[in-house]
Amino acid sequence: MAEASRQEQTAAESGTSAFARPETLPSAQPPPTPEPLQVGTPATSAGGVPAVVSAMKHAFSEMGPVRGTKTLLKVNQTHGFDCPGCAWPDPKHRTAFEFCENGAKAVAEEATTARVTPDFFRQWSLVDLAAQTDHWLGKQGRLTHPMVLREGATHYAPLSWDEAFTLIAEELRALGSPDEACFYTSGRTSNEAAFLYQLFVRQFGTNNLPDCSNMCHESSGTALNETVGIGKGTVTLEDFEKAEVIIVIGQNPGTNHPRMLTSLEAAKRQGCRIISINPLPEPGLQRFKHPQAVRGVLGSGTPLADLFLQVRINGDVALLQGLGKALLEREAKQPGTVVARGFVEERTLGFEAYAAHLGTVSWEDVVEQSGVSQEQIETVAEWMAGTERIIWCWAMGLTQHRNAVGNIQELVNLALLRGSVGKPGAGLCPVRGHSNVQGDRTMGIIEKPKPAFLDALSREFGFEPPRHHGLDTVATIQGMHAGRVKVFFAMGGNFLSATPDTERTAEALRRTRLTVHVSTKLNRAHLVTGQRALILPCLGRTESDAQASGPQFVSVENSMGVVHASRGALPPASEHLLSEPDIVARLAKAVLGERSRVQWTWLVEDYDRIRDLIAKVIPGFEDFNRRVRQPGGFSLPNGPREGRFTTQSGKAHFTVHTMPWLKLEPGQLLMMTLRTHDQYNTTVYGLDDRYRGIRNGRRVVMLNAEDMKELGVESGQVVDLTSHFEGQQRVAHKFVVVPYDIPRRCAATYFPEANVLVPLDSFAEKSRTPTSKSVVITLKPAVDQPALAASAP
Ligand SMILES: Nc1nc2c(c(=O)[nH]1)N[C@H]1C(S)=C(S)[C@@H](COP(=O)(O)OP(=O)(O)OC[C@H]3O[C@@H](n4cnc5c(=O)[nH]c(N)nc54)[C@H](O)[C@@H]3O)O[C@H]1N2
Ligand SMILES: Nc1nc2c(c(=O)[nH]1)N[C@H]1C(S)=C(S)[C@@H](COP(=O)(O)OP(=O)(O)OC[C@H]3O[C@@H](n4cnc5c(=O)[nH]c(N)nc54)[C@H](O)[C@@H]3O)O[C@H]1N2
Ligand SMILES: [Mo]
Repeated sequence: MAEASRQEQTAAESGTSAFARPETLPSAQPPPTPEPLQVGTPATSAGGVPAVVSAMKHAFSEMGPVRGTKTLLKVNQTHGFDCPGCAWPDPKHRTAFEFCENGAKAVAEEATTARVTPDFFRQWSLVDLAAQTDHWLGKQGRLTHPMVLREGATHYAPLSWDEAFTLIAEELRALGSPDEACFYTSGRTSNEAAFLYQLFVRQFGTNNLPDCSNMCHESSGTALNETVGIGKGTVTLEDFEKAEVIIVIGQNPGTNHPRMLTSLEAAKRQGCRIISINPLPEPGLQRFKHPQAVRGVLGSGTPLADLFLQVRINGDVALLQGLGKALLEREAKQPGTVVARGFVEERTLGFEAYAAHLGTVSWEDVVEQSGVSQEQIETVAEWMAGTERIIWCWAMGLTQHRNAVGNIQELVNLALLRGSVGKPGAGLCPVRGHSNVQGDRTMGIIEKPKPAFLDALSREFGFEPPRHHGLDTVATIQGMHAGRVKVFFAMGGNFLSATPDTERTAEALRRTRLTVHVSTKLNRAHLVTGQRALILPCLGRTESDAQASGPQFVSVENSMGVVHASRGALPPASEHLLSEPDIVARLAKAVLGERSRVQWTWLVEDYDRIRDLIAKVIPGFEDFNRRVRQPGGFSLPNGPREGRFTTQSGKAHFTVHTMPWLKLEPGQLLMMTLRTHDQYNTTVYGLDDRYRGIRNGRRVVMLNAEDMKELGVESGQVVDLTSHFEGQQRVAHKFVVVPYDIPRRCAATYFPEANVLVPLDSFAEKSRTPTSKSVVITLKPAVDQPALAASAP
């Protein structure tokens, strides 16, 4: 649309005197923050008093002391709400404080008393909002009203819920095919909302259900499905009490799953050995001071990791093959002592090929490609050979590489070799991120549904669901970019900033006819829009949800397959909010009308009715309404945990992978994108990364001091980063160099500031997860060097 008419229309529509401004698009990237960055020494332990102080600071500044304390006391209690922080399970014996520092921040972020009202949107144009930092956007508070951005407008304006649903129905009905719409889900959506949402989308006629999993643990799901027959972990929390070796690889629990440290500490006190495999010596894994125990407050804390293997970024296949090799060499010396023969022969396939392949792998290659010494690898092998009670924990450090599925399958190989699956104190533990990401998948939020699931939907609801696979996250962006996808709907999340290739994704979103976000908080995805856009504000976890039959609760599934209730208690942030199930029901009625025989309104009047349907469609949910009311909930069936591999062959599979070979040109580095201690994905709580000793800034690139010398850059210098992929280049401006204990030729930056460098077409084989931890970059000094004084460490 021509620029002049855009502005005229806006001023008329919004009733404001929107002054004529040069037409610029709202920025897809946050502005450089006004550092000065402060760099100090990284912490030597996690938790302790600073964690309590930080939790209280965030809770009180967002909620005030009374509301803050009351709300935190309800986190993860049997009659309270599930912490929106992470998917780590709750222990059987809960304390009054069953939350952690970062859980408290997540709760405070949602339960804040600040509000984003129609008046706020009248004052702020999209361009002006987009010029603010993500931290600032989040701090403005909870969304209170449904808002619309009409075609050509510069500001959002309020509209009624009915108008909003009519508008979406109009756009969806105008499509040439249902496959021209995509329906994204982030992982906080409850089971009840997710089940209704996928049902609506499939009745509408598409499997285009991309989700945050596509960028997260998709590689784990793919790897585990192929090898053990279930896309989930096999351990329970009780297994942590019995384990003798726990390996934490590619995960930073001190920041991202702090309550896991309590389990590690307990295991450690029983004599368990803990091994950390990570390019960074993450303080959370070195030493832990339990913030809610006297010993944690007064003492020097419990040392956690017995051994730290400082692997090179994406050196894990090499390392794990080295470990397999070391185990087989021990077996050759003392036959029958290392390979779990009975288990391998009766319960697995493919061992011979795996062992033969390791025979061709040389120690030189293992050491060179992993960056870890043979001696250290042999120590781990020795410890592993001494027990079968071994647990493998991992997260994004393994899942976001081109060979991510291979990474995980290599650790499965080792677990099988030792017979460490489906036994007490042993197993596979992908540590999930979003608090209900696993439940959403169980409810059918997936672009590649299994035929049995579709058959069950068809039987129960009397319609023929689409059978062809839908688009995942990467394909959704590609589809929007190519003009094939015209409507984008998001149930939560921040699609613009969480996805790779920020500028390309922004272009893709701008080419659509309509973007819709069901959200609790303002974020950048609301600002980079299709021709029209909607923000639909919803209730959060912490809030009470009243429907026609009275107060409701929802359910979630944690990282270990336990389904339990979550009940909010705070009054809703605004009287105009709807619950997610209600939004889906109203949307379905508006879009499908007579086409759907589902009694949408009736279902939402009482969520027990939704759960009765889930019980009929999804195996493992029999008698759902009774069992979800048991304290602590119930566990879903898990074949491998119970000693049955649920692959087609009924056996677990060893797999063979070629060692990826890192090729870097002179001057190039391999970069990973990480979370700081002060963010939840794209939500920035604050500007500090306390454990890593980096404060008051996020545009940071951590480098090895030797590499800095070679590249001729200095501590505190401001550089531009260029990523290189298949001849394409992408640039991110103004990152401050911080020397850090990181392997040679490796670099680390923060997500989402560095997402602009992650190429859309660079994703993992099979799982199609963007390679956010394997980005090839070069650096050059920034053209104008702003006065950003970074204090030397
Ligand atoms: N407070 C807080 N909690 C969260 C989140 C949050 O943002 N904030 N996010 C949630 C979500 S959705 C998720 S998925 C999880 C994420 O939890 P994590 O996976 O712990 O998060 P990341 O910051 O991505 O950290 C990845 C870790 O892997 C290491 N790593 C990177 N590359 C490699 C590699 O090639 N090999 C190995 N061995 N290690 C590597 C990094 O050094 C880092 O320690 O946390 C969840 N919990
Ligand atoms: N470079 C890089 N990119 C990454 C990653 C990485 O490690 N590196 N990690 C990836 C991973 S693991 C993940 S999981 C994705 C995360 O991707 P997303 O899940 O899309 O992103 P979030 O930042 O978690 O979404 C935050 C927004 O969710 C909304 N929200 C919060 N609570 C609720 C709720 O209860 N209901 C609704 N409807 N909305 C709510 C708020 O508006 C908030 O602004 O990012 C991925 N992107
Ligand atoms: Mo995630």
